[in-house]
Amino acid sequence: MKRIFSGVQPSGNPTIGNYLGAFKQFVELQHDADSAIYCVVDLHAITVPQDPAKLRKRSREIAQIYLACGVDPSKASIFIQSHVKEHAELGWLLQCMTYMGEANRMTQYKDKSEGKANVNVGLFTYPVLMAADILLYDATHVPVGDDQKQHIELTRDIAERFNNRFGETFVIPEPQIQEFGARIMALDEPTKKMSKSAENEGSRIALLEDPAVFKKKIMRAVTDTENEIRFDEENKPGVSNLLTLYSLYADESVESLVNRYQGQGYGTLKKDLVEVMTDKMGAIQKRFRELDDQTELDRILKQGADQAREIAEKTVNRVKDAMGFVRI
Ligand code: AQP
Repeated sequence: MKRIFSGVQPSGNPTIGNYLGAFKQFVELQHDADSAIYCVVDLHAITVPQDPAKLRKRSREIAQIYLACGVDPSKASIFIQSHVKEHAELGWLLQCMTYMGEANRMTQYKDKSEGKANVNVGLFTYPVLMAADILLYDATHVPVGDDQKQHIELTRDIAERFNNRFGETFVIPEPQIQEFGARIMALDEPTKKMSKSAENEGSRIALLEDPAVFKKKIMRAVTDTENEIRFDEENKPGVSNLLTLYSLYADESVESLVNRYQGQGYGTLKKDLVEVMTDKMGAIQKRFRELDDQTELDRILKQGADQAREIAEKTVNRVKDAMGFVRI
């Protein structure tokens, strides 16, 4: 049985990186799998400070974006993580199965805590809660961007350790990472990944952003002084990032784009890229506006949480039985 699980944090406005690395895959995979479960991981979002009103608004918005991108609630369950309390419960049980050294090696923790005076414990244990999210549903495949690969490896290690110690309990999940487009880079610093919570707004393009706003960002995107259109991620990260975006949005190979733009300046490439993106993003934005019915959205979220809870309760009982907890 192929079961997909993935989630997105309501920690900012989702970017085109989140779309190309995650949402887009979610839609394709829901047709391909026996079941698919997509979560709005609000418990993860509070590992960094969140404004309560914004968190509430964004949690619903992420669900609405799932739908606008094409996730079909008759094929996939969509729900909010905090609505299924088993995530927190299994998270704790798995914390007691994870070594400090393992958690310490997580590069996302290092990046997000770097230079910060007060980092909360939740940011450190975040990958263990993510392991719980995945293992609760016996997920076989987890579609994510490249930045989450290390967390999936940790999930597999924890699950294998648990199975070895307590007997077969968890399904060992596989990361599902695209070969191309799994790491969209920041526009201002193309050696870093684009992030929805990065400080500089100019570094990212929000999925729901107005074309006039993202046009300026693309036109200002950092490139290099060569003025030669060539795909070379190491030496020309800015131009390579623009070519990646163009290729994914226009569904045209990088090779064909490089040939087509030979001898032309970066300005032309950028201008044409804006056009292609305006078209594709416009369709999602239109759909997002059409779906703005909060009662219907809440119905879908409740249905999704009920479906998720049914599986999650069984898993937690199985885990607690294996570990030796009393059941009455
Ligand atoms: N730049 C990216 N390129 C491709 N995929 C990406 N993803 C994130 N950034 C890129 C993928 O999007 C999914 C949702 O991510 P998340 O919300 O769980 O958190 P994240 O990975 O930490 O993404 P952000 O945008 O950087 O959020 P913040 O700023 O809150 O930390 C994941 O599958 C991720 O791989």
